[in-house]
Amino acid sequence: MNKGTFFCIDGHTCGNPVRLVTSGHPQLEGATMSDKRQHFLAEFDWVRRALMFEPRGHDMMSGSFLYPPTTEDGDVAILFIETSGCLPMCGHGTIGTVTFALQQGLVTPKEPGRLRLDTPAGRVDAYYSMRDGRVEWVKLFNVPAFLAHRNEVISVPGIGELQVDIAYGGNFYIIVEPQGNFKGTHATSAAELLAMSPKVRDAVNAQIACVHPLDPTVCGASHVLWTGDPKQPGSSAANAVFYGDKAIDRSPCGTGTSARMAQLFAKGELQSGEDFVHESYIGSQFIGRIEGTTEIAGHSAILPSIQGWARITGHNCITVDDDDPYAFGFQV
Ligand code: PYC
Repeated sequence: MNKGTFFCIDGHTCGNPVRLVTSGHPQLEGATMSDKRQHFLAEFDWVRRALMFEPRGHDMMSGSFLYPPTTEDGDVAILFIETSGCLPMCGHGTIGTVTFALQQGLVTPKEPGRLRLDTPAGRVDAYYSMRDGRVEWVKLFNVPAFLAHRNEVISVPGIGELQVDIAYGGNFYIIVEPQGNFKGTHATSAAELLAMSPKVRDAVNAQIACVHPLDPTVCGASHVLWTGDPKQPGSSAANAVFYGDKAIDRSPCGTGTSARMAQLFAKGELQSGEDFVHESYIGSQFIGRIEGTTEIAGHSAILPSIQGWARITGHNCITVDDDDPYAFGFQV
């Protein structure tokens, strides 16, 4: 029996996949995108697993659905799906979703050049440049980002002691800088990063509580951001961001870049108004910037922006039929 047919626009943002699902949306209840995210997770997670996991997706797969806005002045709302779950916010996902939706005429901005987005993490404003029907770049003004825990020393089985910071940029990031038990991203193979990351994440979540002060459904350190020296001209820093069970972000990671800027700002290493060009594991770049500062429930926070680009690679009509033993995906 056919469980669903999903038309998708497939593409990537600076190398990391974005699958924008344009039909087959589940009807979601709730006044906010955070409420709708909870409804999706409770009742429709099979859609995410079918579209993100093998054989229809892969370890890095990431995507989104568009919904009507949940605020009066919003243009459109986004629900993010990924191999790891439903992220409260996703930067590369937003840049791809905005690019594909504008190029395919799926959204009409109230104000040309700007889309007001309702996301589970809150309001994100996306500015863009469009020429000859193509979006050249998207600059998103992300939710406030802050350093939640600084200089925490954790003991990780098989690795030893690591000093980490934990910062929020739309998701909670464990930030690991080079030190005795970690030599930096370019001196560590992808296989080693993939083996070390889940251990670090488990150790942090066993010892340190990460809960967003304004939305307790946003909780847990989900991503590990390993840092290192950049290789590309113009880059301020490089990273390798681990997510899900086996993914290293091919883009510089928008929410990770926001978290990293919040960490550097809190430590006096990046100033408001300064550009921060962040380089991904494959060498692609986002331009980050601290646009201002604010306060979130007693935490001093930054207002980050992230600029990047995306391309469409094709159109895909995905069917999920329960006579297929792998209809709802698998992970190895
Ligand atoms: O760009 O925010 C991001 C992101 C999160 C997970 C993968 N990419």
